[in-house]
Amino acid sequence: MAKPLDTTTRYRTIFVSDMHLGTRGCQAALILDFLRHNDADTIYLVGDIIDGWRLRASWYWPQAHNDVIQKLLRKVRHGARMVFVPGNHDEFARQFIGQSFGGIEIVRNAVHVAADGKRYFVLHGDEFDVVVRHSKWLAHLGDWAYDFALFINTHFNAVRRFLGFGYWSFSAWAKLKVKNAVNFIGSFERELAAEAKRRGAEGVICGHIHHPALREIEGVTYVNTGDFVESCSFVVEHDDGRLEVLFWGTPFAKLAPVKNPKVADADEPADAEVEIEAA
Ligand SMILES: [Mn+2]
Repeated sequence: MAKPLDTTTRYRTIFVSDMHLGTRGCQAALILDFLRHNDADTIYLVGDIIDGWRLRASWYWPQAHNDVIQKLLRKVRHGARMVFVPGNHDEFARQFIGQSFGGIEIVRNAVHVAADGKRYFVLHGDEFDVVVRHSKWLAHLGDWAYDFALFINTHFNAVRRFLGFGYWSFSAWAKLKVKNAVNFIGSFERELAAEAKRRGAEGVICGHIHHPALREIEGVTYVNTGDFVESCSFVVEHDDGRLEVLFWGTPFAKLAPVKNPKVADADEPADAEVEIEAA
């Protein structure tokens, strides 16, 4: 995973999503390092690159986040084709669909033809997230629910202790949430595979759920770029058309080596009970 510092790997295509620039959780330094050491003829930014939702709530834009944008624009100047598919967090960019900024094409979705002729439908994927689609306020709530739950956990238990009740376990609650999350991921994946089939594509490449994957679902190749906040994952297309999910370190890489903890095993059904952290 970790390359010697002075090497750059070139791919036919790079797909990357969910950088969430403009949030405190954003791994800008890691993204810069990733952009420095990886290049491609075509780069797809598969949504939620800039987090407009959080920026609207409170402005947070350090220099490193600017550097990421500059680095992307520089790649275009040096000849890369760059396609930006806005997601729900950067939906402000959807008003510019069909236009291009600094050579970055902004599109609603795309069809990527791989070197082996295989056609992939490329989209962010929030259109197929039932929570986001049917009630935006609920999605925004979900975004804050985790922070809020941690806050409640601390204060709620102080009150319980004062009243003589036992400790209410946050992790037990989170485990329950994980079971639901696993069901959610499974249905999201099936929906996207079905949509690719409807569009006459052999595969689909998306982001949004922060869960990197590369697997066959009912004859469709389902590919998820994951995210650059927790997984720090991305997808590459090699010169022969072969796709691969790769990881670029993690913020905790110094504590423990990470070996693709979240990539769904091809043999493992999506609804299997797996240990993942609550998103
Ligand atoms: Mn999203």
